[in-house]
Amino acid sequence: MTTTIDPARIEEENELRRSWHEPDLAHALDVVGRAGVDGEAVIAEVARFSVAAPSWAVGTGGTRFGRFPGGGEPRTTVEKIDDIAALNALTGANRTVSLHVPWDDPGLGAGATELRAHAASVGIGFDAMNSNTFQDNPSTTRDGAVSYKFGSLAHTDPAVRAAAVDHNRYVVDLGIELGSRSLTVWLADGMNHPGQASFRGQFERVLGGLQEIYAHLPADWELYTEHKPYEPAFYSSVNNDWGTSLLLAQGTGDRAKCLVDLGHHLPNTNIEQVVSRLAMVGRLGGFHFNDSKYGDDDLTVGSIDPFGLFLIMLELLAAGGGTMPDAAYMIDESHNLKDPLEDLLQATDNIQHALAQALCLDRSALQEAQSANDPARATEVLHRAFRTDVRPLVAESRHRNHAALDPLATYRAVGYRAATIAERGSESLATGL
Ligand code: LRH
Ligand code: MN
Repeated sequence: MTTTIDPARIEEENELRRSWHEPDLAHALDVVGRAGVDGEAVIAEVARFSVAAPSWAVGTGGTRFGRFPGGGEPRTTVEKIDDIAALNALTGANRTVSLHVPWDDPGLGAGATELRAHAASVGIGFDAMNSNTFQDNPSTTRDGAVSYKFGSLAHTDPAVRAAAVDHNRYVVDLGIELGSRSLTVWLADGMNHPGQASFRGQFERVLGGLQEIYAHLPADWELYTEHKPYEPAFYSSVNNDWGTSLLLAQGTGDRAKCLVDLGHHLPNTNIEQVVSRLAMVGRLGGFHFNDSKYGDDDLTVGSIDPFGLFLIMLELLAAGGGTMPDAAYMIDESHNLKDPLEDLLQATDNIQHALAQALCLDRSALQEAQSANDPARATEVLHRAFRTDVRPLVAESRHRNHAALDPLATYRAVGYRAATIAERGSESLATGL
């Protein structure tokens, strides 16, 4: 039995809020209109936008110090997709799932066909596939014949590298059967100790491996390289920053691009500038949205630095000529304290708000201030957009997608978690990180 959210229940909850939503919306449209912004265009662009939900984040994550799961969490990939369908019913903006193999592996043939059919039946498509050569799993290590302890594509042993390339080819084959069109390769490969390996040697081996994987891609697929400065390698990571990621993508092929995980930057890195650079050279492939205060904390996107997220959205709209450029937008978070679905609801809401605020920017006024070297005026223009109350516009964009005006309150009102606890039990299995 699939636990779902009845659209009629969502409409009932929206009805309860219509009496104040409509005047709020009229006021918001008036306010942005007086600032020269087409509020209807903002609503339409937010309604068009969708961000993939990660299959590994619909369960409780945890840290090495502990994991405190809530009940009713998904036990299978099918149940993860059911939860993402529930999420999408409430937001209208999580229309795809990003799978992580082998945490999710229906198998080629009938398994993949069944999973694709189930996902389609609940309105969910498949976004970028994620491979995993950062853990030793029997299905990725030729039943333990090799180990990724000292790396995978960067490993000095050709047998280990071959196994890693094979795993990635398998993930592509699975993705083809599921209707995905891209592969994200994040590598834990690196060093913990100075002198442990050759920087150049590791880089060249990884590049060679990516080229082999790329050769296996269908012509309409893209490959994303995901950089990260440290963890689990604590002296150096092979793909440590956007520069290295760009070199790897350019060396791999035209359809190889860079994926920017917001948490994969050293403190005070200007991430919006990284986005601008990668977009400028046509190598901005995708995003893993999250937020962090210190390291790769995988917290709710926009929860620590909403202005930073707004600035990133401005660079994306600049790259897209006023609308969001085609890219693989995904959330990549790990939930330790909140109900995973409530966290994903808030994450999607924060992204929608940052996008709506960025769409309220008076682009020509900013260009004028920039040409006039008038930083104070430029700041005023930015803050006017960032301080615009876009909540009614975002709520309306969801409403136009037949989703919830207030997703979190509606999620609680319809009792989805109680229903999954009744169906799945209060215990929950670790289903990923
Ligand atoms: C690595 C990462 C990567 C995923 C993993 C779940 O930190 O961001 O994108 O494979 O998290
Ligand atoms: Mn990531």
